[in-house]
Amino acid sequence: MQTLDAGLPARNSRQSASARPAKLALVIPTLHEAGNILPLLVRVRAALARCNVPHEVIVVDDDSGDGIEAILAGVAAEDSRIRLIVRHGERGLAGAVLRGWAESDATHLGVMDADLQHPPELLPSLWAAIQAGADLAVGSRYASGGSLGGWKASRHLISRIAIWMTLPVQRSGIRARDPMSGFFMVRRACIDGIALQAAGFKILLEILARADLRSVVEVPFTFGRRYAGASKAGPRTAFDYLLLLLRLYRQKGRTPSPAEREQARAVLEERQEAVHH
Ligand SMILES: Nc1nc2c(ncn2[C@@H]2O[C@H](COP(=O)(O)OP(=O)(O)OP(=O)(O)O)[C@@H](O)[C@H]2O)c(=O)[nH]1
Ligand SMILES: [Mg+2]
Repeated sequence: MQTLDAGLPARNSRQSASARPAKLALVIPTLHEAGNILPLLVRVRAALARCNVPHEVIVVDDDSGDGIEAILAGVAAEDSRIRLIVRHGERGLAGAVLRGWAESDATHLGVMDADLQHPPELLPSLWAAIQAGADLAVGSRYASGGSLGGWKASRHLISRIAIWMTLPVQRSGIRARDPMSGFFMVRRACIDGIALQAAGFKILLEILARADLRSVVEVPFTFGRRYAGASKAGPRTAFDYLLLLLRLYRQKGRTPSPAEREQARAVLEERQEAVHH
């Protein structure tokens, strides 16, 4: 388990987070994505400039050793709002995302893939949905107007079945049609004090099942083709997904007790101290 929020001051409630000026932290997890990161960041910068919100972009790389450090050093020299964190001896998409979020004090947290399958040009629409009052804005391939791009029928079918399996753990009124999307923004206050699982690929599903959400908006987009490099999704991803589902089925209807929330906060605080020493 890893915590979402690093326990920074004034972040412990919906009220305190909304009282602070809005800031967006966009995390981009990377594993062997050196061939994608520069074209991606060019488009991300242009898109975030249209959001009219203070922001930072945090690339979290799991020690790919593919030259991404040199690329990011060049980008960061030009724009100090973009930075790289390299994790050593750790792997996992969800854990990388949580680490990036934990290193920021932003009021709003976002994530997108590095391979350009998520069009950065959607970022202003996601931010607009948040500004309009959504707690969670999801870039959605299944919302009306969205599409999977050129997926084969067999992959499409597997995806549909995987989504159907989420229905028991999603909550009525805040259901998403694309609960496996890796492209979304969420208000930090909604996930504050909830320990999310660092293992696995599908962090959005756990947020949909467990976070303190009042409204979810899906913004349609067409899933692009991977620009360069190879997919990291495989049998292990499917296995982790099934484990997550099992855990969410077991926890269904159970909200964390005050003691569990307190424990989650203590872990967060420890983590924050570790980050700053
Ligand atoms: N830091 C980190 N990033 C990861 C890890 N696994 C995947 N990623 C990143 O997570 C994002 C999604 O991974 P992809 O391999 O594109 O998975 P996918 O989009 O579900 O699958 P494809 O459609 O086949 O590309 C990419 O930016 C990856 O580089 C990991 O273990 N650590
Ligand atoms: Mg991909």
